[in-house]
Amino acid sequence: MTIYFAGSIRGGRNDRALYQQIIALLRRHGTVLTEHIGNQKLTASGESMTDAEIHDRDLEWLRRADVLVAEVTTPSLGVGYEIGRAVEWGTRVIGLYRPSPGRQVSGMIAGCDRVRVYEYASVAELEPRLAELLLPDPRSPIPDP
Ligand code: 6IA
Repeated sequence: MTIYFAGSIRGGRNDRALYQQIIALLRRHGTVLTEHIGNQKLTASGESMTDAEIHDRDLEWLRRADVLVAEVTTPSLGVGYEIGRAVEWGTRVIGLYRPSPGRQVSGMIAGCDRVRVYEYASVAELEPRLAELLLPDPRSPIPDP
């Protein structure tokens, strides 16, 4: 299985270490195309690629992915955009969200019937559920050709 992992970069890097842990779990289930999302060096500045190169490369990877796993707790325009493109292409999307007081996932994500948002509290809780979460949801509508 080819997995595209999405997590906030310019939206805020507070969850970076968590992304790294999730990526390590996902690697047990398939090839993760975006392992750099958990990298410490990937900060709001200091990458040699231009924005256009990043956009085009990431969309090419997303196109190849069987599933998009998006950690959506830290709101990110880039992650939201990737989810939108994946939905448009009929790619399976799983959102991972850690509820916290005063926060809610965007209605455009939580309200999209092609996105399954799974609420969790810790990576330890996520681990035993991941295989099941990565299975296609039989209730999902069949994507447009
Ligand atoms: O809006 P955000 O930056 O939070 O968007 C994050 C999402 O967009 C991630 O899921 C990535 O797949 C993608 N993305 C955004 N920026 C990058 C990037 N370098 N490298 C790889 N993927 C990216 C950004 C470097 C820049 C901060 C200098």
